[in-house]
Amino acid sequence: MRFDILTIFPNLLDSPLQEGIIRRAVAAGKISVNIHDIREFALDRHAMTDDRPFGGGEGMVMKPEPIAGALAAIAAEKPGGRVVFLSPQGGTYTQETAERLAGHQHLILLCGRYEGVDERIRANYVDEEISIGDYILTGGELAAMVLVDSVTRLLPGVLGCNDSAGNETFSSGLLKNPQYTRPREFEGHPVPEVLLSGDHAAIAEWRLVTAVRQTLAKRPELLARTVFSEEELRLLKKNRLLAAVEKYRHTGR
Ligand code: 9D3
Repeated sequence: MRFDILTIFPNLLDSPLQEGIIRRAVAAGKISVNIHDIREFALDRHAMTDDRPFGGGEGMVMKPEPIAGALAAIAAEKPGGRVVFLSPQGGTYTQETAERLAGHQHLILLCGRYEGVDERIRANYVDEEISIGDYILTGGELAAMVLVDSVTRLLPGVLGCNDSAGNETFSSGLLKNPQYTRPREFEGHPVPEVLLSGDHAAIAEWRLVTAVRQTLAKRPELLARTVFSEEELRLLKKNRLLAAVEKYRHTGR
């Protein structure tokens, strides 16, 4: 997978790509990330990338020519990349979006700043507009990093089998059960006895029950999409959780 990222703050993107799983994915050739400074494609001698909005009003708008120039330079190297504009006006990013984008070979991420980009860029060059959630950032750069991170970990061979896909919060539709490691007692609080018992069936039951309790307490709306097996439903009933879960099964989203 190739990522090209267009930004007026290229330095903002350096360090997140140089650590951990993303760094290893780059080193292993699973992904390449090319950062492009939009300012280098500015036409005027002051290298202006923004200007005042026609019609008046607050703030500044990103000029179209430098962005079109950067996109043309990328297309000359490799045509046909999917252009994603990170913007508060986009559809909300979810795990489903990440899975769909992971099916592309070449993503071009345009990071907005100021009040947005000139509409002629959005209308004629952008394939898809994405927001990462309902809160206000100062620009699209951190959103682009969220996208690179979440898409990269889905690519074949990027994760070890240990923490690989499947049985994750947003795949199974449940929050994860609580986790404990050594010491067996910490600040007077012991690890639940069942986890030390070696009884694998009892441990599996505890994990399901605590996961469902956490989901009911923190993210009950996730239960609307959770698929339980017959055995899981039996365990929920045994632990008197079925009624609480059923309440969310066919309501909300
Ligand atoms: C105060 C300015 N706002 C007036 C309604 C508009 C505005 C413009 C630009 C708000 C934020 C931004 C910068 N944000 C992004 O470029 C952005 C973003 C976000 O703010 N939230 C969630 N996802 C994204 S993706 C890009």
